Amino acid sequence: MFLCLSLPVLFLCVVTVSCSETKTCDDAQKTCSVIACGIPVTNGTPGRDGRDGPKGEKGEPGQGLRGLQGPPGKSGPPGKTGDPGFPGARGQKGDRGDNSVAESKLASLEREIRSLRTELNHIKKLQTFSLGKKSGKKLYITNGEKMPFSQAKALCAGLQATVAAPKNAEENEAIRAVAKDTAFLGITDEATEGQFMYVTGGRLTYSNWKKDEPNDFGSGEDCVIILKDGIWNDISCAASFLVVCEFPD
Ligand code: FUC
Ligand code: CA
Ligand code: CA
Repeated sequence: MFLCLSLPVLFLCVVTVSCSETKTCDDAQKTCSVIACGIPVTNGTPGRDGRDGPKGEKGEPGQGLRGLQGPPGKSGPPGKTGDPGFPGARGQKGDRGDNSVAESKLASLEREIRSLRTELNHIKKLQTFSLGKKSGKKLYITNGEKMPFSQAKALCAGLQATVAAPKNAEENEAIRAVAKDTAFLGITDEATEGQFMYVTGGRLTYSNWKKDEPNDFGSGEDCVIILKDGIWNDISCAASFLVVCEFPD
């Protein structure tokens, strides 16, 4: 906006001329945007802005470009579980498994067995020594209890042993020395009267009967005892005596 101030008058006159050299000032007033005519007047300061006008009517929808698509909405709730699918085809046979764990466990067990065997050997040597057992000889043991023959057999069987039965003078002496008192021997004639057998089977191959024995005295005597001096007598199996058990070599 050009104001008609004294300084720009010259400029405005140039504008007047530039509008049209042939036009009068009145003509120029009709056609030029800003014209200064006559004596220049000093304008006042501009007034304050007027109050806002009333709100205009809503405009027609714009013709601008469509906005970008917004982000996807939140996921909905999960649906119901569907029916199970059909079984798949059988897979190929797998590789051989890794045996390293089993192998190391086996090696560990083998070491433990070797260690236990060594310990057992040591214990056997101590037991042999403490019981006075000689190498290549049978081991005889008594618990000092008196009992009927049926119980005597059961006691030895429970120890993987049998009731002692001497097969020679040396064994007879060993049993006598262990018993120190009257004890049953593993010999009977229960099957056939008068025919003494080892409880382990077979007929006697050695005996050490007292004079006039066996006599199957009274209502019958089918068991055998070794007396304190090592000689034998046949006696009732229901009577109670010590028992000596015999362990193999
Ligand atoms: C002898 C023995 C019997 C019994 C009896 C008391 O006749 O032969 O076994 O000991 O004595
Ligand atoms: Ca008899
Ligand atoms: Ca007798």
